[in-house]
Amino acid sequence: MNDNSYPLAKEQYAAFGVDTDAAIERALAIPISLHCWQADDNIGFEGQDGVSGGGIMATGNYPGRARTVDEVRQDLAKSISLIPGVSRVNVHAYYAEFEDGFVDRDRLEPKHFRKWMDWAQQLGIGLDFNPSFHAHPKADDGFTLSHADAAIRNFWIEHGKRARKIAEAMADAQGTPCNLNFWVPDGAKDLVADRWTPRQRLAESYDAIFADTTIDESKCLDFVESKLFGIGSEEYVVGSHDFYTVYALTRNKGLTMDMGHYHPTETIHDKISCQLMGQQKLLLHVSRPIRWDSDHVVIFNDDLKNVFLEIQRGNAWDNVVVALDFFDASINRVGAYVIGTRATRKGILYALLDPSSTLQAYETEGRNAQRLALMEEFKSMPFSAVWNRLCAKASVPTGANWLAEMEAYEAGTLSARD
Ligand code: RNT
Ligand code: ZN
Repeated sequence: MNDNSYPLAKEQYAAFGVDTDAAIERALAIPISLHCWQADDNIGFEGQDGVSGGGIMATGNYPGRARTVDEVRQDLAKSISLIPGVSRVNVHAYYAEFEDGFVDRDRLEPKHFRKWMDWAQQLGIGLDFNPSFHAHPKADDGFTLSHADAAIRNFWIEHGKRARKIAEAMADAQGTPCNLNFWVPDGAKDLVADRWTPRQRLAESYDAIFADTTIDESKCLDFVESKLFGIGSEEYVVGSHDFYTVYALTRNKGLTMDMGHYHPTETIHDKISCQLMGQQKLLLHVSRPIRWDSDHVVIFNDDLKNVFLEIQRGNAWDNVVVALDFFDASINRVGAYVIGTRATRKGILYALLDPSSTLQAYETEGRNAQRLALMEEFKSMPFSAVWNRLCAKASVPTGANWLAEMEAYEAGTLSARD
């Protein structure tokens, strides 16, 4: 592609003190962790057909869903080839692979993820990991780590402990830390008479999981994810935002904020500067709620831009991990990955092109019309020229040129799946 427009764009940004070359370099280096669960509509491959639960659901029946873990990896590799910058892959425990039959979650070991590790190494990417507390018969009545039955709680505690060992093994294999995200679906559909005891039990179960001091916490980076509600847990969620804010802060764990886990019109960007006053690290689950936690494919919208602008304006890139969490079964799933991840990378680039220091200087000087004017002006700067240069630098298709590759992959590979 002819990118004559880049030098002009570069000049325009430079006039405001923004170095586009530096922004491109930096934007390419920030890892984005692709969730493995978009490829198969969040079903997993434990061979326990029809087990759902957990209050999350992909809707749609577009052909081409990955039918095996190999197909998940194939789709991820294809997607990654069309996405600029450093990608990682975020694996859930229910994407384990067994040589001699089903192994339940309280017995999982690093060897059940060996193929993922080998594959990641071949691709030159890092892996992140998640214990899976949903889509399992022992999660069917809506409680796991906060369950009233100690036997069920202990089963899940053991799963959590094993997940940390697996994350540590991944870190060893890849030479970079593995981000480990804990999310439990625990909650109730309707009014509960006791909101206290399940929270007490949830905290105790986590404490039991994290009490394993053999885990090297420079390799396994623990995060805990909050939620407002789920399908079937509309009234009460044990692990609410407040629960985890306090838990993460008092236990020195990272806090995961999913963009879809708040009230319908509540956005997360304004929370970042507050949480990072105390939290060690934030893990973002970049997602797009529509009316509820619908996990739509991420697009380059204001919510996304505002999140990254906040990080940029607070110079907090080192305290934030970027991971994706969406699942749409109604469109080509490789397309979903590429749209959502490219949008996220665009959000990062957009923020890195922000004239933050000028805006902040205006603010200090009380020149607030200038501040607002510049914020407005930057919305119509020649961003696409810089984005296309970033794609060209990363040797991936610019603009919408990746669509031809998606279509070829659909015709050659996805269409052969039923
Ligand atoms: C659910 C959480 C959680 C899951 C994944 C599959 O509401 O967002 O992150 O989407 O762990
Ligand atoms: Zn999430």
